[in-house]
Amino acid sequence: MKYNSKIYVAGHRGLVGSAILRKLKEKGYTNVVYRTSAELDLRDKIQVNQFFVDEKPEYVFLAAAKVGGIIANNQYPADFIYDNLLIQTNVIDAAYRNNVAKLMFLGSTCIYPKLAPQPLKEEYLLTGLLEPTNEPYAIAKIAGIKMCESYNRQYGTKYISAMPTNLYGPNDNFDLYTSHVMPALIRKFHEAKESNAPFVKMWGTGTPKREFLYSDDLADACVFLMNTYEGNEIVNIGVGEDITIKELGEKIKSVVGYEGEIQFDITKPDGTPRKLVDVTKLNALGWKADTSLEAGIEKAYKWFLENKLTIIK
Ligand code: GFB
Repeated sequence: MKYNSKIYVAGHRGLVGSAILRKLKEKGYTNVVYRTSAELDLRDKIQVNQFFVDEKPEYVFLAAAKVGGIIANNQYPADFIYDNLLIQTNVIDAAYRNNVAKLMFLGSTCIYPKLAPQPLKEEYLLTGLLEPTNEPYAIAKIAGIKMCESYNRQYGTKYISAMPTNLYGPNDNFDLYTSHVMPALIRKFHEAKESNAPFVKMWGTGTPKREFLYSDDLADACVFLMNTYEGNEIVNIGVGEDITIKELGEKIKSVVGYEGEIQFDITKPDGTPRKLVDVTKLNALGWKADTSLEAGIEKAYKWFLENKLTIIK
């Protein structure tokens, strides 16, 4: 990408898109375009095509998606498959029709089989059954990967797909029902500290393991890949280390400074037992994450404290 190339960030208000936008600005890219969902409904093919005709972006980061934590995925499977299929199909096809030079599609590590060997190598895609709580979302993301591959094969486009591990950072969703574990626990421990509550309830058994990548690191990897990687094969983005959900709870508890107890609500699902990504390929390309989990939790908690009045309704 040149510093004056026209770059479209789809989903610029979300956790991932907002981090990519900050990163592009920080690195000196001056011609970035974006639209809110009220201005441009990415599920509407006609609106999306018109946007591409009018703006003619040269590069596209496709970070717009319907996302959520384990309960949201389980509760609203129709929305997760419908919205994601439409958003990605419309954007990828409009990119082709309007001669976009390069597009990056962002997936998720839930595309890998539930019981795949760990760490998850890129070649494990489509080698087994998916985790049932997020199968519709994962199927939509797999369709996006295959759509990029297919357009590359048939039309010679340059669309790349990156699979980030569990993410956290500014502009995350802090809703206690639909969010991912990291923002949910930051909020729960903070509110328990404020109200002197004797315990915090975490979901599931606390034994599943997850890997967490700070969104600014993810954005750095995305810009790096857009500038250096060309290939049909997906690329994992992660840190290469994971911890149990119980250990995560203890770390957040300590950053927040909460002194009560942790309890587990085992009526809530655990989800996949582990999904640690193999980052050999990304490291070999020349990129490594540099925010430690402790430093990332501190930054995310600081952002929550500064923004809680506007994000919690
Ligand atoms: O982050 P999370 O909702 O999603 O949950 P997944 C991760 C683990 O944290 C699960 C536990 O074992 C949860 O039971 N957990 C403990 C909690 N306390 C809480 C809590 O208060 N809130 C939440 N949300 N979880 C999602 C997928 O899977 O991850 C998506 O459903 C996507 O498709 C995304 O892949 C990255 O990591 O299980």
